[in-house]
Amino acid sequence: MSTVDRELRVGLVGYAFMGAAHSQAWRTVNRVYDLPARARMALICGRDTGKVADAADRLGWDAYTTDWRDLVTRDDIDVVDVCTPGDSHAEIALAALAAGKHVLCEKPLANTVEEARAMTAAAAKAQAAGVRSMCGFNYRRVPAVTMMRDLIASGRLGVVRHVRAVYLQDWIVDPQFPLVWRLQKDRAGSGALGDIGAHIIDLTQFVTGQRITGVSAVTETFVKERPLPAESSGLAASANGADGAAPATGTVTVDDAAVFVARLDGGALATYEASRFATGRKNALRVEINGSLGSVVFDLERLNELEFYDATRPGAEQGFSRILVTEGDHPYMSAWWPPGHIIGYEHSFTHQMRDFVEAVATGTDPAPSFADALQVQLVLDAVTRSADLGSSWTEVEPALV
Ligand code: SOE
Repeated sequence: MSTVDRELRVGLVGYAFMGAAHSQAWRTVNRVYDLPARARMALICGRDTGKVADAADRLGWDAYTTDWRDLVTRDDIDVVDVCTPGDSHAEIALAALAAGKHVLCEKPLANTVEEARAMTAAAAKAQAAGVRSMCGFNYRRVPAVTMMRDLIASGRLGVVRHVRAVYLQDWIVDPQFPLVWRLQKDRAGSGALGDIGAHIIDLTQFVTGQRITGVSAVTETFVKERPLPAESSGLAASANGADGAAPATGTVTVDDAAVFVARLDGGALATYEASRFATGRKNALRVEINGSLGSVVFDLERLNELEFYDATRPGAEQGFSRILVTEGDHPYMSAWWPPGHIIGYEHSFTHQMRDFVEAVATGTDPAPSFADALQVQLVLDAVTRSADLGSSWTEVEPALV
């Protein structure tokens, strides 16, 4: 059998926003990249028969099931892709690893450090038997972000002194927006912190190659009571009580915003802000890194660009320059369009599947590993503890010692 005939039969659990984003990537990855294995969209799983049947048809899956335990143990599934709310990541991923399936799990890896540790230990055990696992921090795969990492790793910024990261959204500013699962601690683990703060924690540790060693944090829940949802899907929802009756409400049990300062193990100082109350900011992730030899800036709203300041250039030529990251020799770009033809949000997921398929097919370990994601989970936990203790300085232990 030629290697390209090798098929990886994927089973996806979840079909909402992330399920759709991952489906798009599974559909596309082998049509764009030349890979040693072909992903087959074998099976999708969701609780509601009608909705999962519709999702299978709409998103391009061969079959559907309402039983994730069946999906993770079936002999005709090689890869399990977990796109459910955080409260089921650990259970599904652990069962899949135990059944010898390669696992891709959405971020944050889990709802607690304890779960993330169990998943990391199971992934390490399974790895010895050739089973691969990865966490879906998709923004690492935006070409400009990968290039940012490459610039820093090659020494172009010199010694990294500052990390400045924000991830801002505004989809729950309206106090009447319902209490969806992302606003419930038992389902999501935390609020803006884990949902979007996790991305900038991972992204900054990735691009700098440095680990966050301690934090001091504040968090806030601005709207503490919200109507219970009647219907919800992805980030859209409607409140109950639309028939004129006063809506039944429930308590928001997660943070709406988290702000913290941090130290990194290479000596850098960092600031982080994650909020769902930044009115007008829809999905605004921005990271600026300042080093002794230059600075680099990434802004997700202009994701095809990187701003670079090279302090080694002659004084008269200094200033931030805008690099359009669309050349064939930029990360991931050779398979897409001619130079200057930009890409979007969904491409980060296609790139994620590219790296995952390649790793599984070639028997190498993809990144971010579950251990990398545990490192993020340890930061989330430290931020929560620090905020609970009135911003007291809280150390973050290394995931692997
Ligand atoms: C919602 O805040 C969300 O969909 C996150 O869950 C994703 O991880 C992020 O990419 C976009 O926003």
